[in-house]
Amino acid sequence: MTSTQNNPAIALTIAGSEATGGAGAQADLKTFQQLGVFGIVALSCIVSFDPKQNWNHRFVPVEAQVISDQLEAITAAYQPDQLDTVKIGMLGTPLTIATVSEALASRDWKNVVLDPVLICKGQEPGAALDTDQALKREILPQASFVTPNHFESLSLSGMDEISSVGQLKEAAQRIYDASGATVLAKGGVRLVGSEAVDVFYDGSVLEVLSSPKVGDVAVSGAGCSLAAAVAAELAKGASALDAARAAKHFVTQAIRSRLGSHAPFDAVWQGAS
Ligand code: PXL
Repeated sequence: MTSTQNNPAIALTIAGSEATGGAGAQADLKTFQQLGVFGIVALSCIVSFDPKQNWNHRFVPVEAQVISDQLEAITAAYQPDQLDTVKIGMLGTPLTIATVSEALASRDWKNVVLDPVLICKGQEPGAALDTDQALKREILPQASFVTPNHFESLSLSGMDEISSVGQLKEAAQRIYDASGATVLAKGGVRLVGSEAVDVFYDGSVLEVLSSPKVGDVAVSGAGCSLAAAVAAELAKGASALDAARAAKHFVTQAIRSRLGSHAPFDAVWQGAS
């Protein structure tokens, strides 16, 4: 390993490409870069929204062998003393999940940050039940940190309703109890009120992270960037709580600086902070 004075922390994201650049691997890499972390991608799938069909998802998985090949190259180049932090974004199929699960289990990671993407914006809930179940069964138990959004918190906690901060706290505790992973449960624009509230729980500390909402519409890439920022901060050696606080601050800035386009959603811009 060549060491230089300018030796950055390194983080890997296993994520999909979102062609318009707001979400997925593109958001992760921009976040890593902005936070001073050398970013690496293993691409799991390619999403190209369809402007002719109401911007619905077109989704193509990367072949399982090609996912394995990427991870083989990455983990051979960067041993655990250099690369100990991985962020997992959209995987998309049970076969991809099995492939990633096996690769994860084949070496020690200090930080496995899971953004448990169950469905993408625009997909029907329940459309991919086998994928959701595989993610819960094969990836969640390997996660050290998980960042569910409102829908994912309902699914992972088994609760029927999360409409208050108290219920979001209960969800975070239930997800921790079920997974053993530190939880940052995101209320986002889904809870009523003027604050965007997230709940952190690591088995002992329960903390509400709050910042004024920036509009009432979800911005593309916010969830990806939050989990990537958590991973970047952990890779640099931050504690889980400090990583969560820094990530919340970073994403709030990125939402404030969001970029509009001819797509019907804005994209976060990480470059302004
Ligand atoms: O925001 C979730 C997400 C993650 N990864 C990819 C996506 C999306 C949503 O569009 O396309 C590749």
